[in-house]
Amino acid sequence: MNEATPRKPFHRLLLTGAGGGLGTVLRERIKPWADVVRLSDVKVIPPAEDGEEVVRCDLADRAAVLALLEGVDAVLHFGGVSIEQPIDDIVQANIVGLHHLYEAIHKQGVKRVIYASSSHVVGYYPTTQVVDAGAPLRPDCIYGVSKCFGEALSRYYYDRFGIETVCLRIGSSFEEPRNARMMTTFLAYDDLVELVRCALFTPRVGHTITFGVSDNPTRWWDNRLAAHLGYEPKRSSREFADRFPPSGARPPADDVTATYQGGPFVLAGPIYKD
Ligand code: 15L
Repeated sequence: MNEATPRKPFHRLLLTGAGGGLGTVLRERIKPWADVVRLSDVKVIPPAEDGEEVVRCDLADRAAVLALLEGVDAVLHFGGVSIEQPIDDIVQANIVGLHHLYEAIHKQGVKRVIYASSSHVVGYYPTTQVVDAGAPLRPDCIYGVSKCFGEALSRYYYDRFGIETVCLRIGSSFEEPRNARMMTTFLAYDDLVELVRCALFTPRVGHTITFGVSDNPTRWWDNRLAAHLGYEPKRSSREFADRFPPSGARPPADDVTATYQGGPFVLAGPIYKD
């Protein structure tokens, strides 16, 4: 095929964190969007199939990241640390590594990034409050703080260089909710893919922040500020209502994992190696 005439909407998409939970889901579903999907991860992942390239890459390796971005049209950044971990690991992957990524994005002329942020940037809001993308950040752990950095860094690259980013404040994206909290935070895989599709294909997004959540019966997040993405979730934690029915019982007043939206993450950090 002639390199200059792509058959699909994008010639080459880069998916980082391709071996992770959500990376694996996206790897299966995004092929129709690009002639070539470049898959990267710090660890070994299953070999490239038709229409794929696999590049093993540590985001902390600046030169490797610059090469990783060569020939890429848009980035789905799902790499880095995705839970509370020792601070040094978070800093290398989510701070230094993310800066390498945006530097390479700029140098290689990439125009759009879909950034896997997290609801943990606002996890210290109480579960009685509904927040939107304009609410001041209230991270619930160091991992959440690093995601705040990602939102700020991507904003800077938009204001400075016009690189568009959609920050997805992902709730809990699994096959199904795993606990009562996830009845509110659940993002079904089908809705994750639809949200990424909206973020990638909406003509102009500037710097947009949106919450990645399905159409669940209880809500902590208001997505009206990202209405231009046209994301309409089709799935709901209602499908799993029998797993975690509302008991009516109030948690003890001193149970902070029930008081705050971040749940157990509020007690998870900081973690030190020594
Ligand atoms: C996250 O940000 C994590 O990446 C994910 O593993 C889940 O634990 C999720 O938050 C959650 O809040 O359930």
